[in-house]
Amino acid sequence: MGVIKNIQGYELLDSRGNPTVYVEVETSSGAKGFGYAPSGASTGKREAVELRDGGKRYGGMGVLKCLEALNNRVKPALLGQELEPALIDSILEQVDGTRNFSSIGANTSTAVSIACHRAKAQEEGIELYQLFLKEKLVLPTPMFNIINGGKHAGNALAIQEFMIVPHASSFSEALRIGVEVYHTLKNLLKETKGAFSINVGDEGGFAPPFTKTREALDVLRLAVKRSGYTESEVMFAIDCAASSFYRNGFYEIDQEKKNADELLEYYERLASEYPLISIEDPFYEDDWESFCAITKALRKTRIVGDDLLVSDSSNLKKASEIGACNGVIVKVNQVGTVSRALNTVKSAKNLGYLAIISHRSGESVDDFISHFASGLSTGAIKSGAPARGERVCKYNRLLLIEAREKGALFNGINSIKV
Ligand code: 2PG
Ligand code: MG
Repeated sequence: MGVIKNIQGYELLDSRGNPTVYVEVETSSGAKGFGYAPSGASTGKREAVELRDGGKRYGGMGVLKCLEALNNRVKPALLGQELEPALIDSILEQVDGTRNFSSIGANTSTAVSIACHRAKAQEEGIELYQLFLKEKLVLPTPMFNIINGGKHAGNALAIQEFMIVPHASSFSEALRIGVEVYHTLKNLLKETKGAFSINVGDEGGFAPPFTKTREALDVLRLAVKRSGYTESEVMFAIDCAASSFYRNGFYEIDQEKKNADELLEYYERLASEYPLISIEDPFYEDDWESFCAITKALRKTRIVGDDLLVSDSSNLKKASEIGACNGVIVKVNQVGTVSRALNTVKSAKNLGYLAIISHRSGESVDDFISHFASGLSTGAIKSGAPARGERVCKYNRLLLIEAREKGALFNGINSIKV
């Protein structure tokens, strides 16, 4: 087995044109791996810390401090170490010395951790997803974010993501349906709202000048129908990212102010009017009580915690003890290492929570999440619209895994149904 011979970091750009950390690692046996750190816009306040330079350069978004930490602290600790990903992740924790990677930056640790997992797979002569594979492979059900709002778009939609979840017997079929509905929606928006409405947001979904949640859900409904599908073949999911429209005790949505009880009633109405299979972050990130209330009230809709749980297994444990949510978003950079994210997926499985592996709104061509979601058979993945290179590379990787793994299972909407 090889030991780590070299680690090199670079400041590259992400999909929003902000600097990001990119890391390459090489072992004495010649294995190589790379990893990019993604970056969120609607970040949870309990997430691991993303280190930025501040100052004038790149509007403060530079990552030279990360590279400095990589060269002066991480590299000396890792050179000569065995390429054992769990060991490397624990060394990253030790070198950092804080609970949330605020010293070397979770963007540094994430890129190193992903790069080492890739190199490990190469050293073993296997595909990256096979590194995580313990049981029969189930390809993840894709959740396509085709209308963008909130912090990801320049419109007045409070809700951040309007997703479609196709039912199909294979991943490639689900992808095809997603693409068809995406293009139908584009035509529909252009016809009814004009050419400006087909501009896209950060995750490749359209960002029409809507102000009300129902406008978005209604046009999705029309797009599904016009594409020739029924509402049990293509269901909807939303990520409210409600922390971003919560101000002074009220939620500012649809040009109204609602308190938590009124918002819960509103979600109940939406769930009865539309085929809403999943709701992510319906309340702001400290309102555990309302998360419990909605999980109890909406028995047929999956309630997913993202900013609430920040991919952290101890938050997940708390959620299960009090009855908050039945799904969790898992993003490696919210916790800073692949091992921690892996631990969260395992806890989710043990506690009966659906783990949805997710991209960030600031992305790169790194397709790590596709390997992670399929190798671990988590059941679901969010990678934005089926458009724009940094989103599509994840879906394309899943197509290639499907082609390679002939007997792979796919459960479509059943993976997400409560
Ligand atoms: C989310 C993510 C990804 P961001 O809230 O789920 O869709 O957005 O990366 O901006 O936190
Ligand atoms: Mg979210």
